[in-house]
Amino acid sequence: MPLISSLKGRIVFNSRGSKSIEIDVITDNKFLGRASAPSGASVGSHEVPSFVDNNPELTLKTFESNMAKFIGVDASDSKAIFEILKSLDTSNNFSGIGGSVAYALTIAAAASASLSLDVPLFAMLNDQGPYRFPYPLGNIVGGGSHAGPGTPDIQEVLVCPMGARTIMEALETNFNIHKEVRIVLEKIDKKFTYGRGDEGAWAPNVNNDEAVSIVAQAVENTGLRLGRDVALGIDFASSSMWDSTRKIYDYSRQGLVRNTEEQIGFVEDLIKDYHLIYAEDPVNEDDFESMALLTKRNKNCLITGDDMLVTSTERVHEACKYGACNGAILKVNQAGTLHNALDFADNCTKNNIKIITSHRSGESIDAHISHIAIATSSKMIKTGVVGGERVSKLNELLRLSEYDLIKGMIDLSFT
Ligand code: 2PG
Ligand code: MG
Repeated sequence: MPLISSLKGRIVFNSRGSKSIEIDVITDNKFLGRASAPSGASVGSHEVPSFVDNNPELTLKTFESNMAKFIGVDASDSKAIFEILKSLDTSNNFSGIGGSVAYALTIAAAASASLSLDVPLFAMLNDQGPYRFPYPLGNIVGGGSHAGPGTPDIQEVLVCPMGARTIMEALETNFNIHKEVRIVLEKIDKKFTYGRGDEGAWAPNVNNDEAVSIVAQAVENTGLRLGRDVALGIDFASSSMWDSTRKIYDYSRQGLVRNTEEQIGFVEDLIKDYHLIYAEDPVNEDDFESMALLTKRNKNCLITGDDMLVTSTERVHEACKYGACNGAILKVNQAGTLHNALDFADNCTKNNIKIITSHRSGESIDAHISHIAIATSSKMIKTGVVGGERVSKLNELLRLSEYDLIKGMIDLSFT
């Protein structure tokens, strides 16, 4: 049994240059697992907070004063670590210990245990299999909370290389489209600065409709068939646009507003016109009814909850009451611990909701989510395409392709 022999916490910086918590867990006096917590820019209001009182230093201090409680615990037992954390933090959202500690501690412990047990992390988290690669869902053009004025209001236009047969082919396809979009943008905007947002997606001075059509154009330029070889997806991140007082979605950069009915119409037109296979947070995080309507009417598209579900088992149960969502984003740090996230994944699978394991806009170079995606049989892994903290996850998938244990790409049929 891999027993925790020592721990250390520190403050480090994430890809946005903001403070984060990193934790080292050593088992059996020699196996180092290390993880640092990511953080979001478009944060769901039901997510666990990253820090105690919004203070990284206080969060670290709180962890250090409780560190001894984890010595001697089985590092592979994510439930046991979750239970100790719950005994230290009586809040229902890890606000007493900080979500960043809950994340970094539980992921570092699992990483350390996998070294001690000499099994890859994905196989330790799920010893049954079958193991398949998720499709990389790559962020190509972005705006919203990830980029500045002039960029689209919608947060991400994504591509999924559905026709790829291997993970290498899938990654190459996404890289080629990212490169091609630059060429398309250079042609339509002589002043294009090559600016990119927080996740490495191009951040051009175009409106929402143009952003989607530019990515579609780039796919076709590379000789690939839209909707066959490559499909598009969108993260609307619509809670960031939702004005709860006026009950409208405020597309302030494009200078227009949409009520709920118009928002649903806008989303469904895009799904139809571009054969979208993926629509994330198309309506605000608490509008389960509209989400249910979209889910019912668009069976070939993953109507996915991110801010809506916040990797919370209770929120999935709520969504199921309405029939909302056939896709779910899994971000461990939204839930707090690895145990919470794995429980969420189980509940999604039981309810036939497909999982998309995801990075955050503020990231580290850690690649644990690549293992988590395989362990949870995620249909897709949502990462950026370029940038060291994004490529680290993609390159880990390539390394994992050296295991015969993983049998090709996952089945992408939705119905
Ligand atoms: C999202 C994520 C990742 P953030 O909304 O899906 O793309 O962004 O980490 O800023 O919440
Ligand atoms: Mg999102």
